[in-house]
Amino acid sequence: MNDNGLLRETDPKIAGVIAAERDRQNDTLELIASENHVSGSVLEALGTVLTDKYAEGYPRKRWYRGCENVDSVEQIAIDRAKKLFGAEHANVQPHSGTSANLAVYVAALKPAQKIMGMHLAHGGHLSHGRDNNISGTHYRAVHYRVREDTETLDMDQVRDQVLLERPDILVCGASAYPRTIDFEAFGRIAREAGCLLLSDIAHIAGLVVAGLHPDPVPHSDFVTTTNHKTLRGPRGGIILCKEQWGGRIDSAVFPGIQGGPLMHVIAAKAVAFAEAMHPEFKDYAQAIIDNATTLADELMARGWRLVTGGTDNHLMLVDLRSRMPELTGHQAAIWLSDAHLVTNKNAIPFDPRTPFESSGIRLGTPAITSRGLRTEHMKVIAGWIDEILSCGGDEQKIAEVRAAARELCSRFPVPNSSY
Ligand code: DSN
Repeated sequence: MNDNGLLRETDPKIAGVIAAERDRQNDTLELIASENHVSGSVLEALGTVLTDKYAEGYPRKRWYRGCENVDSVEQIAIDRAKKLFGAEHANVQPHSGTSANLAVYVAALKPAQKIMGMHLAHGGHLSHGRDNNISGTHYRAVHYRVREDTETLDMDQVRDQVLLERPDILVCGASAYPRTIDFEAFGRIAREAGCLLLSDIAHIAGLVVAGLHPDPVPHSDFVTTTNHKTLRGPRGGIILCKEQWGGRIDSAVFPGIQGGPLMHVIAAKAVAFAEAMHPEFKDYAQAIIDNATTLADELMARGWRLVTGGTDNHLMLVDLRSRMPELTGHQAAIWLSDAHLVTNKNAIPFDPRTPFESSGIRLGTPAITSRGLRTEHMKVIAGWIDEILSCGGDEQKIAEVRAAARELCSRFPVPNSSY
């Protein structure tokens, strides 16, 4: 909600930290591929009295009285999610993408059945069977990988691996993969192997609903996504599935793995779904891709190798060894954030370094596109990234780029900067 001064009076410590974070976001270019800036309307829905209401269960099937208004909110969110994604059934209660994936496993599998997902080190996600996540400790997890020569998924190789492993559920989708995912091929492979298919579109959901990435819904038994990446909604997840799975998915979310839903977040999800149905959202999603393509081209023109040689979507992975063999992703991300270019270190496929050090950085354009930056700005930002990565930590250079980045930020405030 709008700052009306109450929190500053009652809890100045927390109010001060929130204000500092608002200023940090305004004053830095957010290049983390999984982050975005929500609209003022989404933010307003989050800060409402809906947070006070317990609503275990589902619309018109609650354990508590007084749910008539939150029933309306959740039903609107469900209806909008189904319409936006063209899905038969939607559950809008998962607190995160990882919770959404876990609910699918709980609904579809018995403990110790087999999950097969993309290897984390090749772009997959913790919740796709990593051995330190419940998906890898309560289920038997195996992984497919990208090809070493192209760093892309070769669907013939994936098919061979799936037919060899015969998982109970095949998981596709990624958190660090810059290329188009062939959901149709994954669907064909899952049917041939006699297993279920979960498509996790957390990163690319905004591109999918804009029609700028192939649609997983017709090919998948389950589709999960977070709401807060390219979709530009509040933090949290949703599950989409065929009607036949609806009851089991709902029971897996509640009472299976969660308690009361976060009704203020569900209201904000509904607001974001309506925003994503607006024709302007397609222009936004196209601008994300145009920006990513330009940023990638400009970096490659300066001699930086990108994993797979470019990008089809909103993100790219820079292989730092291509120009600075000694530079780790860990160090590069620190210098860049000192220059107000915020990124994350990222392993690249077949990375000889530890994940903590890593040889790459991941860059994404959803958030900088939300604040209105376009391809002409990507050329400038690529130059700054190049200067920082090449400067060996030179403080003068970092200060120069920081001043220039701050000046650009001041001309393009984040959409919700008055909150
Ligand atoms: N942490 C998210 C990301 O950065 O891609 C995935 O959950």
